[in-house]
Amino acid sequence: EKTKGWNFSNMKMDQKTALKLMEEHNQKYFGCSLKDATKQQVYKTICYVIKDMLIDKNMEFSKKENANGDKHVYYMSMEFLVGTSLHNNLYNLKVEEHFKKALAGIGIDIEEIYEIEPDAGLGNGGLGRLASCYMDSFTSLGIPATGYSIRYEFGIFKQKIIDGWQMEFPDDWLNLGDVWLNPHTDESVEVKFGGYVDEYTDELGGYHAELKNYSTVIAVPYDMFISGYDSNAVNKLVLWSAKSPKNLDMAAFSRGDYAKALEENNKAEVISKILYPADNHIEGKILRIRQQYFFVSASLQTIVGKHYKKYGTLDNLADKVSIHINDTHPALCVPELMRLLMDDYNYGWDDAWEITKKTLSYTNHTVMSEALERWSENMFREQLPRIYQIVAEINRRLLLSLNEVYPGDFAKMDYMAVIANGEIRMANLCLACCHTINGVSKLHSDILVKSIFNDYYNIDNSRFTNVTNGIAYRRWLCQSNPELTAYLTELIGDGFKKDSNELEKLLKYHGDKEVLTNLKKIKYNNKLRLCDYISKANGVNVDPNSVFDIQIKRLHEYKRQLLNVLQIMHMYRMIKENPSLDIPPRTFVFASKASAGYFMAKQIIRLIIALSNTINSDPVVRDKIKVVFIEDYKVSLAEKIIPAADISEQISIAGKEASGTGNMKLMINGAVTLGTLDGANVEIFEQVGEDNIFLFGMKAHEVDELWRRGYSPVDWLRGNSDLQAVIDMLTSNVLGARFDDIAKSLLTNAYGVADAYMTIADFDSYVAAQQRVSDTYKDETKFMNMSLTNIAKAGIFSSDRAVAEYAENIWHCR
Ligand code: 26Q
Repeated sequence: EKTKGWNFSNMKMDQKTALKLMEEHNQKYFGCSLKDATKQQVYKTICYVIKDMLIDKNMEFSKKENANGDKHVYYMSMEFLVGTSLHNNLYNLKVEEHFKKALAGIGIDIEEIYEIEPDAGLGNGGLGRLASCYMDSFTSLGIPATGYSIRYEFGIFKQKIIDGWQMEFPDDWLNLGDVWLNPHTDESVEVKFGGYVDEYTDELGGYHAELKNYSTVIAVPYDMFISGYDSNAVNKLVLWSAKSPKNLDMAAFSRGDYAKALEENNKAEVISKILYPADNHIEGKILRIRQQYFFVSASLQTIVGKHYKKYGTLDNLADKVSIHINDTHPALCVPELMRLLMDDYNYGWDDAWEITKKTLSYTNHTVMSEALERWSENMFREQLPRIYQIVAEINRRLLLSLNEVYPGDFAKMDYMAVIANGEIRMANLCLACCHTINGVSKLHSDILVKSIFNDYYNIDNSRFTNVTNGIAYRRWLCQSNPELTAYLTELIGDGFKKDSNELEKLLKYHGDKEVLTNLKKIKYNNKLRLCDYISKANGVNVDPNSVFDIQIKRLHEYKRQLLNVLQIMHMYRMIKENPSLDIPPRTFVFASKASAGYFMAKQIIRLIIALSNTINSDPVVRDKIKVVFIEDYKVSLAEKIIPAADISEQISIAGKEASGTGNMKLMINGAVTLGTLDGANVEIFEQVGEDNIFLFGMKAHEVDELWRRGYSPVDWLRGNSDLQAVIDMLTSNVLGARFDDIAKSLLTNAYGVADAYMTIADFDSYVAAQQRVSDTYKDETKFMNMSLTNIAKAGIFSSDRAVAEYAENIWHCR
């Protein structure tokens, strides 16, 4: 319930009103005045005030949407990496100043209140953060949209480094993070698992399928309101929580059968307990498929039910509704929508298929085969018997039609099938059905149609397209780098806050000494703030005058943090050999989580930390280079690191990083990319030109060719004494520990193909590029011009642009 007498959707906010609202809320929820409230109470109070404003705006916005009969986009994603919301909401609603001053008036620093908010870490990395950036842009552009996902009780784990080794701890974010969530028990939905299908024909000859003896899980929706910048719209992210339909079996309980009584309860409620902390690697776990069906079924039942209630038919579903599948994780949308149309609304197969096809679209985020979702057919059938039947029928019809196009080509049919070799392939399920399929950067979309999806592309190329990723730059630039934003506003006005292309106006200051000096000063101040954080978090003092060289992203072998480390080890050797080596001082910053079960990734973290200990305590080198690993990488930490970056490390093996979005965040903050021509780096290069980026390494086609010829890292290493010396350091004790497994993974087939990500092949080229970085940085004007150009040319990577492209070319809602 909200404060009476206020209508937030069209009220004028000022400092006085802000204070009055906060006082009222604090009184109501905590029974005291603001000045006597604890910091946590103040934090909650502001959130409640803002939430009330969002609720009102959302009601107005939905009213308009309903009256106009606008098309609604449903963005289905297992992950939304929301991060914090308070600062973002105040910024978007353009009321930050009022609240800041109102709090300052009673002696409270709003920055301290921001620090209290835990990240909503309901995602692993890029894919989840992209979904959240898109929610911001939907709302900023005024597009009616709803995100659907799971209310994980525990988000991505907290990372602590203990004795140089990553340890995982539960992320109990709901403790304070639940202030943004509004439960709607009244809108709960039943989701059915297991059982068997009872098939029968009615007296008119109509076929019917009914699930019997199933077990039910109750899905309870929690709304999180999403603001947009200077927009009338407020959208919702709906998170489903799993509840057991039964109260504890008291009979079993009083018999002393505690375990049994809890079992049933547990099996239901464990579904929304925890986010799977793996990215780009799948394990076919029962719980994971139950999570997927749980949120897909609850969401689709709601979407379809709402549409039917409004229009009395589902014939026009695709005109009013677009449902987007974010990677294959929600691919069960395909058979679930078919099921609802056929079993609950009496459509025949062909009509149901037409509607389903026209309603669903799919984005692919990876070409790595180990990340393509495949489920055991037996497990799938057991968990979801009716859904299995529908998938089997989709597959039967698919194979019949493929046999027309590729008669007798069984290898092709096998590759394209939805079910084969006892497995269900989720990507093929999406390819068989969705009206549009897209990749997330030009290069990635190209690779999709030329290689892994080529057989589908050849049948119908009109379904395939590209939408290059984008970022919510008002969060990643305007909020996290206020000093730069203020200066940009002074130089080019504030039009760039609504139209990121206006950043290009900055180009007229190219070569302007005063502007370049000021940009450098702002970067320096941002570095000071990061230095402060690092000194508190790591107990290491780093030099704010050094080059800040930054690699922050999930730890994965294909992203090649190891290449970065090997280069640093090389630099270390060079400095040891020649202590007066003339290079600008460099600070290498890493922040990264490894999947708990990813052995090699954890070894690489151990290596980074050992190297950092060695270097930072060696008086000969530590004034020239430093290495820091900042623990617990997350959205709010990224916001602290990125504004301080000079160099953005984007060094994945070409062809493997679908897009990258950290590359865009760093670019718009004036960092210069040091990278391969992979993912969206290609488009960054197109924007800035070769003088404003440090490129190195094999191109995607060269990687392919080398694979085909046969890649032997041991041969590449022969005669390369510098690299040999670095690899020898791994297996000696120079770093205070040994890293035999890493060396083995590079040189032998003990952990899969030797050097599968071609670190050794790209090493020399990378070292040369790092030398160019050092040389260029010595010319301050040159480097700052590069930095300025990167800021100016980053506008195209706004998620406003990306979402507008989806809306126009895929969802057809504008
Ligand atoms: C699948 C099955 C079982 C368990 C986990 C998963 C799973 C979870 C998360 C698989 C993949 C992910 C995440 C993938 C991801 O983040 N991909 C990144 O998406 C970004 C946005 O498009 C791109 O910029 C990155 O290039 C891509 O790596």
